[in-house]
Amino acid sequence: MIMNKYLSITPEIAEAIASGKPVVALESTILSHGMPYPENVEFAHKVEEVVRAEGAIPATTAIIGGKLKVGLTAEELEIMCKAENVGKVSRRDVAVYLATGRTGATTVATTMMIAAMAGIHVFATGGIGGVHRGATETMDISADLQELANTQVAVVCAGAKSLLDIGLTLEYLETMGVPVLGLRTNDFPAFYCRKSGFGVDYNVESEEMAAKIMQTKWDLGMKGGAVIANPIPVEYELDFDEMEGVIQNALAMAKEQGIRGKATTPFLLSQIKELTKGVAFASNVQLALNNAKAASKIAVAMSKLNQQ
Ligand code: PSU
Ligand code: MN
Repeated sequence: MIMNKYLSITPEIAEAIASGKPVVALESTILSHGMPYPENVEFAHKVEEVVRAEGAIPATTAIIGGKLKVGLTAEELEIMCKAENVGKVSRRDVAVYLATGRTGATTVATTMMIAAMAGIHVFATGGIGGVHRGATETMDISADLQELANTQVAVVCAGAKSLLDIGLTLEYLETMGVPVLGLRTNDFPAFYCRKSGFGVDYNVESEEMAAKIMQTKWDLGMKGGAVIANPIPVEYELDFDEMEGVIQNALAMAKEQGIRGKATTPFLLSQIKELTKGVAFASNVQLALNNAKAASKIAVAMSKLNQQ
């Protein structure tokens, strides 16, 4: 744990961390820039309920009023969901947002950063950022991948959206020494789809084993986390070819409008949202809840390992 004066942890979460109880970090970019208002408010509460139902404590992170918030009140969740003047904060933006008092939604990279500072090592999200299609020209590679290489947090996700170049994303993770573990699957999932055409490094049969692998990595003093890839439940899976069409459309629009840099991911997400008229949103909610459940089980198992 790296305590600093910018961390503002709710008493419940602080107590849980201090006594080794399971805590699961949750990000806010998925709320502010990944889902429509007010549906995201319902999701924000629901995902916290799922974590609690598994016996863990939810810790949604954000940057508000010059503080790195770990655990948000209902009012703060509302602010993040309304997303008026709420920026998207990756690692490079953190100090600026803190110093100037801006409100920022945390990406996978910053949620990992803040979680590790607070002493939380399990995090549930929807999909990670990665190497964008065309990155050999644009060099657009999410800071999420560097964070996975450096920060000790296990990130439970439904893989990555295929708006990214999933093959290059996996190559990058290999180079950076980040294990990609499939939770009861051999396939690296593509968010809405259970298969991406690429495999995972290891198929892990249980949340307990995932916890043991993470604990072992950290017992060795190795920096960095892992991608724990948890496929969307079958009943909510969308058709791969249909999604590919939607993604191609969104990519073409981004190109047409000259969208670049940090605007790229939110732009593509909002286009996908438009093009799929809510069907994809329902799947997005379900896969994120499913990840919260798995992450909570991992946090519970990790907490038990540490008490032995
Ligand atoms: N992918 C999604 N949904 C999301 C994101 C990615 O399917 O909400 C968000 C996450 O917060 C992720 C961030 O960390 O976008 C990556 O942005 P960038 O590519 O600019 O690093
Ligand atoms: Mn980028």
